[in-house]
Amino acid sequence: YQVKEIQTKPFEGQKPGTSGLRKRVKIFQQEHYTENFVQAIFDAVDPKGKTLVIGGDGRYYCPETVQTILKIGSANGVAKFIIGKDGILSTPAASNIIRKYKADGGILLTASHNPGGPNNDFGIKYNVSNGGPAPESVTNKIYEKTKSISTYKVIELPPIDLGKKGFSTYGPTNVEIIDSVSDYVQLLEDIFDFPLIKNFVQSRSNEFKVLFDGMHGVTGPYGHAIFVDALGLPESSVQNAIPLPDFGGGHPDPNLTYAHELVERVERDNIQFGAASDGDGDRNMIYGKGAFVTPSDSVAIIADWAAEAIPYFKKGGIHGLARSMPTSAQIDYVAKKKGLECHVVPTGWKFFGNLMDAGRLSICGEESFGTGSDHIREKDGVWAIVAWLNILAYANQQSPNELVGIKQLLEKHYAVYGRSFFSRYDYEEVSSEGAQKLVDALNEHISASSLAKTTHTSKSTGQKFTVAEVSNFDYTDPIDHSVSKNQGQVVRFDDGSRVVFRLSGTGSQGATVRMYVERYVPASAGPAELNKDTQEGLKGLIEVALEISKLREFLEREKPTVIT
Ligand code: VG1
Ligand code: CO
Repeated sequence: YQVKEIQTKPFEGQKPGTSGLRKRVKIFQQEHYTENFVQAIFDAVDPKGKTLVIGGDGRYYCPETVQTILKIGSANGVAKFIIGKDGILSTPAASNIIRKYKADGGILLTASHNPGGPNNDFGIKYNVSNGGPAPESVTNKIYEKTKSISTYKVIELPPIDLGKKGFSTYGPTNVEIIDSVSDYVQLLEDIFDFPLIKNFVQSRSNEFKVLFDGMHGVTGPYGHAIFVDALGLPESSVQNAIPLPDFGGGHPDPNLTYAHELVERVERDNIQFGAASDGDGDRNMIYGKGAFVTPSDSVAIIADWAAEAIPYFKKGGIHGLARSMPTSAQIDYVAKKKGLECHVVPTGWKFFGNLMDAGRLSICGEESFGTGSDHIREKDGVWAIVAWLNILAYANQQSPNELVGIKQLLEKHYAVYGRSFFSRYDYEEVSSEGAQKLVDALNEHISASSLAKTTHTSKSTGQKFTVAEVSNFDYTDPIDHSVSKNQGQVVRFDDGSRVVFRLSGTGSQGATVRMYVERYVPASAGPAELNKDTQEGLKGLIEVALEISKLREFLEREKPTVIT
């Protein structure tokens, strides 16, 4: 086979962010742009003789990129590619395939929840042999390679038919096209109590309806296989289940803003259990009639019930919990009561992998609708949804005389642990200078201690908040001792409340500022306080946070783009 060397020049800005390289499709379509990045991956991790998985969320430009990876990968000595049929694998399914077939790594083609199509986003992410996103040591190396690249290698052969399952070859490389869904369904069937869930949803079908929304992302076929085929729910219990390259023009992000179709149908049709997943299938939202579960509460509740209700944890036990720093401390209270260690890591799933590999972490989550466990090394939207169904089925088996729905489970949880009210404000695509000014001003407060001990009163609620400390979050990985600095600025108040400011690392344009707000109310406050609406519970604190950070002035925005 003739290996050709193609001359190229470095492109600026090929630095992987929180979760891979994400840019507009038009950027990736520039001559040599995608090729450069793929070659940089192979320059950073020598693929000679290795087996790699390829899968994407089916968005626009996925099929072309699979062929690009074949050309460059075969020229760089990859021994075998395992590829999802039509180039499709959800992010959690890809993580599972890497682990199950002992591959050396994988390349995931997704920009997650960002809109797709010729005028929207595309992304490329490298995962390592444990099935998780490459750690910073690897992504930094890839970035370094993109800055000095001068040639890339290709073997030019006719494209592989991605629609045909089975074995073939591309030049010197073996290729296996596999079913995108079946291994994943089997994985979940091994983890959860499917007979219990099936019996519950079928015997209570009049009072407990289920609706899954695939948001035209990759999870449609996975959801159909699980909810309709395995659990026997009616076809009407899945919607937007056909993956589309542009996600039907929508924004495949499961939150109250973008999953409004789900929210409306849940309310209109009295659906007790609704859930949605994002473009690449690693996020989830749980939403039942009149009951929204914040992701921070969701992971705490799963952690609370798992050892009792979910076979995988009943058998294997729970070896520690974790959350990302901006996520609320709800899961910490569960860990404390159960005597488990609870880790706090920077934003991004890659930071959980080492702890899982070391056997010190079983269940973890992020406030950004990410929930998962050590069954794979990515967050897992459908896993979280089935976990909730498993827990609800179990809770109802325990109390057969009432219907325990999402709302009852939440209220029960708050009554035991108290409640961390939590909300995130996103200011999307603001000017980079404004965002930098906000960060600089907070850093000045940190170095001069100028906010500590100052007291601020909310004009609308009269609540007083005294600043205890302002700090930068730095993290040292307890396993490999790698250090990640400046992972967000934290303002802590005397009463335990907290506000965090962070710049997003997944945007494809301009800067996005996130403000995370949290206030704890102990169980002793009683149901009236505990079961308040989130925005009401946080009103005073949000006012104070906006005022002391001068966020509105720096960003020149009165209101956030999205509130979750
Ligand atoms: C966001 C979330 C973060 C998540 C990341 C990837 O990152 O805040 O919690 O891990 O997206 O999720 P950032 O840097 O924009 O805040 V996904 O579903 O896009 O893989
Ligand atoms: Co995602």
